[in-house]
Amino acid sequence: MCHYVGYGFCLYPFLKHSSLTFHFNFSPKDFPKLKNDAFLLACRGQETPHVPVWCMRQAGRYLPEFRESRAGKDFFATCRSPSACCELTLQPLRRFPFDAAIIFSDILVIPQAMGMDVQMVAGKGPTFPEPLKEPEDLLLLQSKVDVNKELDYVFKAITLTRHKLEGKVPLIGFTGAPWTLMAYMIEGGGSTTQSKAKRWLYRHPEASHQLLKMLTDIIVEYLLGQVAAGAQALQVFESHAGCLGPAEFQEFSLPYLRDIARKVKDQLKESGQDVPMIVFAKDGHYGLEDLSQSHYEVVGLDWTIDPRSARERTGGKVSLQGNMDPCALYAPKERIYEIVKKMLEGFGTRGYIANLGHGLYPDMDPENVGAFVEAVHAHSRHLLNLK
Ligand code: 1CP
Repeated sequence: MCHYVGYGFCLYPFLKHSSLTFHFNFSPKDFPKLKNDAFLLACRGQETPHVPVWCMRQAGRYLPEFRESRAGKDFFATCRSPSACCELTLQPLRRFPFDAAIIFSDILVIPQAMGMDVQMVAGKGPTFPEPLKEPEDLLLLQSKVDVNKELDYVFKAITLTRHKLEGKVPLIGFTGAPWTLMAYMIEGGGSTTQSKAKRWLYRHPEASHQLLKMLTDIIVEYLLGQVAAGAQALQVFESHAGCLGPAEFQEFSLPYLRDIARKVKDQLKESGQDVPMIVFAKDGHYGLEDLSQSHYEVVGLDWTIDPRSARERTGGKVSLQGNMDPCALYAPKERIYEIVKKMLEGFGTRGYIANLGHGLYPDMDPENVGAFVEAVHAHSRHLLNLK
């Protein structure tokens, strides 16, 4: 018998939310049939008619329609509105033939669900007015979070968006990884050194593990809830891998990344489901071999790794995703085509999802994003036709 997922699929928690069925008149069960499965096939290393492509932060400020929709609205209030999240998720797909959508949300909804105040401050980014300072502060956190209650708005956004996508492309759900979330919760916002958070690793290793474990348990429930709501793939963002050294990564990041994938997959298996998972550990080259053996189907790469060496180091065990330098989008279109061509030739066309090595920046020209997508499709079709 199924346990959590049984709850998700046998008993249908979403039908309990009568507001969902009432407002949207949708049930998570009867989703439109998927028309373009290139992304899902590539996650599993299967043949595709072209190399699938999407961009991290494809729903973002570089789009004038995004800026217009978000104008004057609080960021996290937007995250809490399923219809706003749905609209922002769909915007880039109306412009570009991306092969996947990623739900508009943020990794910091988890610390909020644990009781922390997080605000998005204009010109500064996410800010925690009261970050964690000492291990005693862990007592102030909600350790057993009722994910279905606290993050219900994300699940509703996913269900609504999956319907509104009309099967055009698959929908990706996501989460921040434990170390990255821990770093925000201690730093209180963005940081280049993560020195306050790293201080915990060296000075309070036990409390650090306690917090990482707490986050891991919530993340597992959160990802399972996203799948129950309609997510067709899951990405785990370890955005702050780069400030850890290999030893700290082995101790404070990798075991939790592995635990998340194993637990999510075990639970899904019980209900006969299998959803591909992507791990993106930014600047974590030192961990590439380990990441390729961590139960994820796909390893995401930043632009500092050469495609051929990434293939060699991961030994064909996983599909790869990435990794054009986002700043290459400032180049003229012809140059973007040349860069994409090299990237595709380095990665090969099988078991590969084209993406940037990190998110799009707000000052990027949407036309060049279109040129990137088109170059991936055109050149990969050319390479596949040569076979
Ligand atoms: O209104 C705005 O434009 C604010 C900018 C913005 C956006 C568009 C933030 C603030 N978050 C988001 C959405 C978001 N965040 C998505 C949406 C889907 C998509 O990609 O289209 C996703 C996947 C995220 C994930 C996220 N949030 C990450 C992991 C990816 C990464 O960038 O490494 C991280 C680190 C965050 C925290 C965050 N949220 C926002 C900002 C500016 C930041 C980074 C802050 C910092 O560390 O300096």
